[in-house]
Amino acid sequence: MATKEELIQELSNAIISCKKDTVLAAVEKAKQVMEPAEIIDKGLAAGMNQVGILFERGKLFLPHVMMAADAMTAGVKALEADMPAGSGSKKLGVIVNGTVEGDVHDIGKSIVSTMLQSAGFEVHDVGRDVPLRDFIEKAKEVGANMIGLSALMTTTLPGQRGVIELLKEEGLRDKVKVMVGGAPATQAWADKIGADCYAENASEAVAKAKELLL
Ligand code: B12
Repeated sequence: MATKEELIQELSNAIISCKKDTVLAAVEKAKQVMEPAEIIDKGLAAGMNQVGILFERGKLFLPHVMMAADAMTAGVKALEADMPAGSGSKKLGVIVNGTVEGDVHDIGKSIVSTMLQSAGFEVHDVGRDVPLRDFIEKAKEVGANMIGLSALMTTTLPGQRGVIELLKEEGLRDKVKVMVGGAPATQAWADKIGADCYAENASEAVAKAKELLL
C-alpha cells in the first residue's frame, strides 16, 4: 500500500505527464485514503504549479500546458461526486465567483467554487473572462453577500480593483464582501485595493469566507 506522500507525488507526476488517463488513475488510487481537498491542493495543484515552472524554463510548451490543464480539470471533476454540495438546509451565504475580464485561466477559480459549494455556500460561478459589470449584475440578481475574483495574470489583476470601484458606484460596497485570489494576488494587493480578504488557495478561501460571512 502506497504512503500518502507517495500518492501525493504520484498525483503531481501524473499532472506533469500531461496525460488525462494517468491523472484519473492516480486520483482513483488516492481517493481510497485521502480527502478530495487534499488530493486537489497537495497533489494536483502542486503538479500544475510544477508545470508552470517547467513552462517558464522552456522545458514544456503551451500545448503541454493545455493538456495538463485538461487533465487537471478531469481530475477535479472526478472528485466532485465525493464533495456533495453542502448538506445543511440553511445556506452559509451567497457567493458570485469568476475570473475577471481578459483572463481565461479558470482551473483555480473552479476549484475555489467547488470547495465553497461543498462547504455549504450557494455559489454562482460566472465563468472566465467575465466583463467587470457582469459581476455586479449577477450579485444583484442573486442577492450575493460576497464576490470572489480570480486573476492569474499581472495584466488582469487590476480588474479586481475595477469590480470594487463599480460596487462603490452602485452603492453596494457595504453590502457585498470581496474576496480576491489567483497567483499574482497577495494580501498587500488586497489591502491596497480595499478588498475584504485574500486567500492563497481553495481551503483558505473557505475558511476566510466563513470568517467574513458567518
Ligand atoms: C494552465 C495555464 C494556462 C492554461 C489555462 C487553462 C485553464 N482552463 O485555466 C492556458 C494554456 C489556456 C493558458 C493560457 C495563457 N497563459 Co497561462 N498559465 C497556466 C499555468 C501554467 C497554471 C495556472 C493554473 O491553472 N494553476 C493551477 C491552479 C490550481 O492554481 P491557481 O490558478 O493559482 O489557483 C489557486 C490559487 O491561486 C487560488 N485562487 C485562484 N483563483 C481564486 C479566486 C479566489 C476568489 C480565491 C480566494 C482564490 C483563488 O486558489 C486556487 C486553488 O488552490 C500558469 C503558471 C502559474 N504558475 O500559475 C500560466 C500563466 C498564468 N499563464 C500565463 C500566460 C502569459 C498565458 C497566455 C497569455 C499564453 C502565454 N503566452 O503563455 C494565455 C492567456 C490568455 C488569456 N487572455 O487569459 C502567465 C501569466 C504571466 C503574467 N502576465 O502574469 C503564467 C504565469 C505563465 C508564465 N510564467 O508565463 N495558461
